Amino acid sequence: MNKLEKVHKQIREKLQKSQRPLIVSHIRPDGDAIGSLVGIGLVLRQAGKTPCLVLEDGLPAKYRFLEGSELVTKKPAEATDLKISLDCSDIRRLGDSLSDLPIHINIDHHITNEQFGEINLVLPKYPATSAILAEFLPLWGFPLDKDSSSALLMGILTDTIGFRTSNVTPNLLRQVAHLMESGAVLSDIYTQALVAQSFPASLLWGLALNRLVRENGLIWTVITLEDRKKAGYAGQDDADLTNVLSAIEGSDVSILFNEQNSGKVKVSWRSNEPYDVSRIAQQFGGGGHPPASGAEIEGILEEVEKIVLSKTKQYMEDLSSKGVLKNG
Ligand SMILES: [Mn+2]
Repeated sequence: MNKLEKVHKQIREKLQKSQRPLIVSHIRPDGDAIGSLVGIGLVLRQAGKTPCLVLEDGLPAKYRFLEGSELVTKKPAEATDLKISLDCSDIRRLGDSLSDLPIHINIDHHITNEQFGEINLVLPKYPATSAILAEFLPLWGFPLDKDSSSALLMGILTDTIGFRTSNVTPNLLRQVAHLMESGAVLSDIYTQALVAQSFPASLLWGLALNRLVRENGLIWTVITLEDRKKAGYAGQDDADLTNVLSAIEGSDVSILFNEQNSGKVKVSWRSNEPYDVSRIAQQFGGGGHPPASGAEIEGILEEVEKIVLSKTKQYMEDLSSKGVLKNG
């Protein structure tokens, strides 16, 4: 039995044995964190278990359409017998109340995953943690139904921005076909998770896009606390503006600075090949994937903006002077 087969066998045994698993994912949860969490939660319930699904930040309103999302709480139940982390590369990103060891099973697709679990299933080739679960839950003995398939499909759709990222493979699309055969309705989930925007989110986009800057192949803008108030936007997240920036022509690298209440700034990078923005994010204690990474940086907005822009420009110049770029 090779190492990966052993990992699968261990996960299968632990999942089968557990009665009250605690399943957690990262702060400021995205669609993949929520989709993978709800997806595995529903199949374990189907198998007669009582899973406890916890996000320290709770469930953002825009994901409430998902059947099973009502199971997500902000605090763990008293007694649980197995702790599973999903879609989280760094244990501290689970949040203060959830990042205590041991994590028995760590399932993730981030290349920067720190392997903090007793068992680690980290598969960076998969475009979403939900895609890992879609493939392996049935093989571990937990079949998917309509609602669990819908949750996992949502995770895949959001992490691939609607199948737009370069890591979308024929194999992934076959997996998606299976999810549809199990009852997931692609058109509905696509609209709810990726297209629909609330009115306050649209106002927030307007405020931030109004100060969009472009310098060579770098595009950036800022969401301030003041913007959030003006727009009436309740979340601390970016209302998906990061993905809007990455769609603008001529943006080899885009950055969104998102001012937080805590005296920190959440920075999100997106890039096209050959830029690997996870390298920049790691310099600031963050992480992610080559085309999409983030970091949370302590400091006032203007200072964070200055240093991040300088490091990012430096990285882009270094790459171009190495002759890596076709036209560089
Ligand atoms: Mn993910």
